[in-house]
Amino acid sequence: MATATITTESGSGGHSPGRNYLNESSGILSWVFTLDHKRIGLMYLVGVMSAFLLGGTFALALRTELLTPGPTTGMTHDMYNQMFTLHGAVMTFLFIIPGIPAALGNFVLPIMLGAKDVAFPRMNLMSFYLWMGGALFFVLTLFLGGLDTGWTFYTPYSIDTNTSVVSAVLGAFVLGFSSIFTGLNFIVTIHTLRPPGMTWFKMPLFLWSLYATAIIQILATPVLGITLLLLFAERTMGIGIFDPKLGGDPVLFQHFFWFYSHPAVYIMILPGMGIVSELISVFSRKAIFGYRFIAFSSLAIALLGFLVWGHHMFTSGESKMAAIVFSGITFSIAIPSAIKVFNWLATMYKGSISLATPMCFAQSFIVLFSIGGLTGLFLSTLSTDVHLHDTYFVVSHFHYVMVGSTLTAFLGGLFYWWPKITGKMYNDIQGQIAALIIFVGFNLAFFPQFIMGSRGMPRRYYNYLPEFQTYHQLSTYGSYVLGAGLFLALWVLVQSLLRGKPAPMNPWGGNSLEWHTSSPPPLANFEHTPEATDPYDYHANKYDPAVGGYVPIPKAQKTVDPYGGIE
Ligand code: HEM
Ligand SMILES: [Cu+2]
Repeated sequence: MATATITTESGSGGHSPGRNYLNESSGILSWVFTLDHKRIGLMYLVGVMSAFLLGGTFALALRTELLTPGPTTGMTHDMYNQMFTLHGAVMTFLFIIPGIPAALGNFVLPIMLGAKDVAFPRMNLMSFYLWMGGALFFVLTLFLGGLDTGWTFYTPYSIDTNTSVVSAVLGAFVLGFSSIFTGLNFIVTIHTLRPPGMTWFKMPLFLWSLYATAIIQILATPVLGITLLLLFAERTMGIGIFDPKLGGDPVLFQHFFWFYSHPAVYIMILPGMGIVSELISVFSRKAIFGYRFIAFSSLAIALLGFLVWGHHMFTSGESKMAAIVFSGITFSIAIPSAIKVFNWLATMYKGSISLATPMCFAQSFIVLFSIGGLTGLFLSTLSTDVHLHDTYFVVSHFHYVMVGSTLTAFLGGLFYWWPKITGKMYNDIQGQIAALIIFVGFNLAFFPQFIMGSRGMPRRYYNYLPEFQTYHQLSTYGSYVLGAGLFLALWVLVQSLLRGKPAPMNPWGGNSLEWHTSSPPPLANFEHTPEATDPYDYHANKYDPAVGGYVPIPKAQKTVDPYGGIE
């Protein structure tokens, strides 16, 4: 009797005295060789957050240098070029692409399916070590003379520069395998390990979004791998594919690169959208509005994402016809994106909204994603893009999408599943304050960049005209506020580890399967194989003040009750 067990466990406050995945075994080797998706997810979490810290340090150094025109901090222009390249490369390849799927997805996906683990646990561990290997190559790049090509490695410059292109390219290549393996694992897991009764349309939307993401990971990443191999061969052997001196075509590199990298921006944003779909529903206590539209729009975005890469090359000399077609298809991606936003708003409408910390991040997401998405329309329009191309307008646009949206969704998911992952509750008020500071700091940092970009401030410049100084200063101070907010968020989480209250099984009243097991979960995720439930049924649980969380309403109370309500 699964329900009876669950009731007993939550009766003891959820912190079941028994064993869980964290204390099941101890010692460093039990982590190094673990095949448990939860531990692997946790190791990824530490990894991607360290990468974020490194990339963030570069970001603050860049912004500080831009406080005044000309030299401000003693950084030379060469150092500036290396700094923004490594900032971009570390943030993109080491944080934002693996962030949600590999860290949070790894932890949550099998539990949401009621499964014991992913389909291929060894491959999962392997992809973690590939991530580590790729990260090491990036760190190596730092010591081997840095990198100054921009994170895009554009040819012909990347063939000629004497910075360490080779180690960075190898790093990105290895990271690609990590990404492919994770995607493959998730697809097979979703196909084969759904519990009886969980049809595709009973799956939580986070899983739909991970599924769509995995398709992109598998289909697009090999293109990047081959492109990077060709670049490697070009640099070391001069085979003449991209190098115009040898009869090669540097624009071909751009085509290859964006054929991966445009879909890759959806690897970054789709899992975030999945998290937001869960958060909006749970914290409005209303079933998600338009479930199928949200699920299918993830697939639509994944497929359309492959058809629009040419919008990065409007000014690179592609044919007028190609540019017009790419512009048109690019607009069409706005449709599935807008569908999601409208469905989230409809879910909140007349809902019983609680602004707990994860929900604050979800609200930030909706605002920042809308700004990032709508400004994308200016860039998809051929005529306006010619003016805005390579200005700060673009820098601001992609930070709104990559940081404003994906990072806030990542934080929302982290605060949402934190009690499940660690078994500890955090201080919700402090979490809400952190979310607010992050929102304010982010807008202060990046909104002025839209204005200066539209007035002609080019990106990737170490120096600027005095008329841009006010905008740059606002942006720099904003980045300090943002940094402070992020540190507060980190502090809230660390505090919870040190002195947080034990987390109940179900602190938020969610009904997807991860809320049907203790916090933290046992090694095999569940004491008994769970039955599939409707993930968005908010009548299945009720708040129990004694437990400090939600407990299932016993089936007996809903139907005939032979024992007169006495359990
Ligand atoms: C504290 C927050 C951040 C600040 C203040 C910041 C600031 C900057 C600055 C000043 C640049 C250089 C722009 C230029 O010279 O043209 C830049 C570039 C970039 N940033 Fe950030 N950034 C932040 C967070 C992030 C995050 C989280 C990501 C994750 C994806 C990211 C991704 C990028 C990328 C991809 C570039 C482009 C580099 C290039 O153009 O080659 N940034 N950022
Ligand atoms: Cu694109």
